[in-house]
This record gives sequence, structure tokens and C-alpha cells, in this order.
Amino acid sequence: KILIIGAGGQIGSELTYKLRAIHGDENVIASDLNYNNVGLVNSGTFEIIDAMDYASIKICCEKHNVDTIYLMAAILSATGEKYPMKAWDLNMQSLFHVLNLAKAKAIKKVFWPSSIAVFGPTTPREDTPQHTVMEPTTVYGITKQVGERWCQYYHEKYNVDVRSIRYPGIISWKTLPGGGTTDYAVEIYHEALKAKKYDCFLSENTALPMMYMDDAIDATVSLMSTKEENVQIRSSYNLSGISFTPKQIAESIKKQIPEFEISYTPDFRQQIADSWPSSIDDTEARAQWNWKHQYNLDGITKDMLKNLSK
Ligand code: VAH
Repeated sequence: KILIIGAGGQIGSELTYKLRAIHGDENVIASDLNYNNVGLVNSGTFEIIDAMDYASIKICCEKHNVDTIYLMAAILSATGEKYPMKAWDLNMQSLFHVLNLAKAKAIKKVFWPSSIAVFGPTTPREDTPQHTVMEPTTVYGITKQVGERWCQYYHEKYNVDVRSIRYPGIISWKTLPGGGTTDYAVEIYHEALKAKKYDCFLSENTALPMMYMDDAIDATVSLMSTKEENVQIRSSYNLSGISFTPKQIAESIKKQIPEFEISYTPDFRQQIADSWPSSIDDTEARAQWNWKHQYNLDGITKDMLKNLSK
């Protein structure tokens, strides 16, 4: 059976729905710190797990005969800058707990999300390659870089089958994101419908790699179902859909809501965004497990506004 730790989060919740649709509700256990996502609690087994507590994870795996864990609990880039030690503790302890369960053969397979936040200001910004200079300047980015090193180490030393994707910014409507720098690209749609205007916390020409949630979930399912010998990258795969600036997403929204107005008041998150690439080269992911994104910016805008207007 599958266990999702951090199922209440932006990606975790949609992974839970998707995996339940594929494997059956009874085969996917959702878990988080509290019962905040009622939709998940009503559609299958939901356990309270603190991702920093090894015993609660181990007990849950034994109770439900879990053999695969998706570790989706983390503190993201913006919140991580406010609480550096909390971000380090949660992001690293949770990873060690899951890797050590796999090392002890208590589970067979692990998915752990990395991020384009592993890259820093000295990384080539355009079409950032899979293997390159990585000097992240956020706590979150540091945890993702170190986490990737540990994933590769546990694979090479203990043959742990851990797989990972460097997610770009992810846009979705089902569950709000929490504490990310790319959250502007979700907030803007809510504000466009509610107030027909949005004051963006990044400057108008800040290009960032982005992806629609449906593409991110499909990529995750595809990587986890790829034959083990075809997964040649054991740090984390570059993955990219599209790249756009706040100005471009505003233009896309104006095609649907002509009176929409955007203004710009950059805050501390501008420095975080400026340290990240503006586009990603995901040749390896496309070659090794035929990854291909489906959604372009106008497709995302249409789907977001349609679903948020319901
Ligand atoms: C964040 N949404 O903003 C996350 C993600 C690439 C961005 O890691 O921190």
C-alpha cells in the first residue's frame, strides 16, 4: 500500500486523489499533522503523522502494510527564510526517517520532491542543465540540495529505490499553496476573479519555471512507475513545463478578463526568485521516461478560471 506524508499540502492532496483513482481508495493512506483537508479524510484512510516522528511513520507502515511512501511534507522557500532551523529540522529529519525505513527494508520505494530552488545565483539561468553549479541561497534550497545528495547516497550505498523530481513552481486550484515564492501564480487567479486586480509581490519581468499541477502529478506517477533500471538520475530530475513572468500571466488573464489590472510591489521574495533559474533543461527526464508537459500558459489560465469560478 501507499502512504502519503503531508497529504494536506498543495501537491500531496492532488497526489492522494490521483493515486487513489489509480490504485483504489483503500490502497492509499493519506496522512498529515491534522484533519484539515476534509476531502481526503472522507475518501479513504487518513492517519495523523508528524513527519519528524520516526515512530509514528513506522507504526503507520506496519499497521497498513505500506511499501511505498511519498514524502510531501516540507517548509517551502518563503516560510523557510522566516524559520530557518524549523525548515532544516522538518525537511531533513523527515527525509532521513523515510530513507532509513527503506534502508531497513521496511518499505520498498520512496518519492521525495526536490525543487528548482536547489539552484542559486551562480547557476546558468537559461535552460539550466541537469548537472551544473548549485549554490542555493535559501534554507529551503539548501535542504533540497543536501536532500538530493542523501537520496543518491542511500541509493548507491544501500540500494534504496528513492526517486525525485525538481519541481518548478506549480499552479493548481484544488488546494492553496503554503509559503512558496511561486505562490503569486496561484493567488493571481483567485484575485482576478474576486477583485479583478492583483498586487504582485514579484516584479513584472521575473521569469520563473512553472508547471500545471496535472502535468506535475502525471510526471510523478510516470517516474514512480518507470522500470527501476531506467531511473538513471538518483539525485533528482530536472523537470520543466513552461516559463513566464508576472506580466505574461497577467496578459493571459486579460484575454479572459479584459478589465483585470496588475500592479507590482516586490517584497523579500523577489531576492529568492532572482536567485532561481528562468528556464530548465529537462532532456534527461524526457529521454529516460518520456516526460512531456501538456499545459501551456493560456491552457492553465482557462482551466484555473473555469474551476475557480464554479
Ligand atoms: C516555493 N513552490 O516557491 C515552491 C517551489 C520552485 C518553487 O519550490 O518555494
